[in-house]
Amino acid sequence: MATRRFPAPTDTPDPAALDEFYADVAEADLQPLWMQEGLMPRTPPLHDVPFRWRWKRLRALAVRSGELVPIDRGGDRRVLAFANPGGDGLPYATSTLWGAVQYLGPGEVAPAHHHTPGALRFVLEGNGVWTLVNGDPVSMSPGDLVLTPSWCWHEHHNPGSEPMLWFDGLDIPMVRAMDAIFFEDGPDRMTNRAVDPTSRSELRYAGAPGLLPLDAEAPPAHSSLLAYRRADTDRALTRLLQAGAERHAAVRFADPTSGADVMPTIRCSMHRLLPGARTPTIRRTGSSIWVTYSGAATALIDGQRFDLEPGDVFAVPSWAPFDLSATEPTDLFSVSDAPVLEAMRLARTETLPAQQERS
Ligand code: 1HN
Repeated sequence: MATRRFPAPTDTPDPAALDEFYADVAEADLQPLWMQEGLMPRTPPLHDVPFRWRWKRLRALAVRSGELVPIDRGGDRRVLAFANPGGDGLPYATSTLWGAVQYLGPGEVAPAHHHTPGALRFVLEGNGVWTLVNGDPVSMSPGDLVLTPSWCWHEHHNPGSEPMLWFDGLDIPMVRAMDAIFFEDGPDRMTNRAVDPTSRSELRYAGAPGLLPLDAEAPPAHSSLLAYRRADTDRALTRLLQAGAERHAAVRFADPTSGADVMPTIRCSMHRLLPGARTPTIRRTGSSIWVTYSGAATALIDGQRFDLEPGDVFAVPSWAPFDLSATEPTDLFSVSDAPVLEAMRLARTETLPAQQERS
């Protein structure tokens, strides 16, 4: 935090005593409020920067990591984290969210562990991988959202012949800010059991829309359903457009037993824009990471223009004016910290006049 000189040496009867006072205050591990600038900005300053990571480059580097870096205990995961250039060199996509691309090669297993930060995967490429979440084998295919919530054991298996690449979203910066990170290794067994294509969580909680098992457990701290399939997301978006949504449809991934967000810290949503769509320019408190799944679109963030191709990822900082437009049918996946801002009564949204691209 910036400090200033106050009062000016000319405005104080005894400048030497003032200097001595400040030295003593610092020595006592104290800081005067009146010396701090920027503690209470009128509106949230842009801290992270609007930023885009291009899939072509991401993919090439992830493939190289697969050739050069084994997954062993210690690293556990072959993950390239999105480091926002505004974020003081930290491996965080935004001030509250971790985003990354993960690569799991054919025949590889990423060993079991659990941690208090909650995690999710949005699959971009490959087939045949499955993740064991608290003993429930969950298969993974492109466009699927798979959850590994806080403190759930998880390990990833790729018994197939092609690599898989996926987007990882985690709440690490938030859990870190509260000094609540715990981590434990799981057992080192390399199970390679055959996987049922349908996890137990889906058998119980995705049988049919609106129908829950009569003995559904009380809602846990995260969604009872651990996998949201591309075909279901696609159908939900198609139907919203049929129901009259105009060129932009969006769904929120919810716990079927409660309607709550998938995790206490993270909201996931999927957006579909049809050609010619432009969303209103809005800004909101809290940040988000977006993954382009298909199509071609443009994000305008605080006047900066980012053209998007499939696989491109971008970060939207808190309170940055943001809108999307599309020239082709486009699907975008998004993670945000909205549940936390809402729980803390800090959520604010403002609709602005359509922003212009800054040259
Ligand atoms: C982790 O456990 C996974 O399980 C992915 O796939 C990304 C980033 C930081 C810390 C743990 C995973 C992670 C991670």
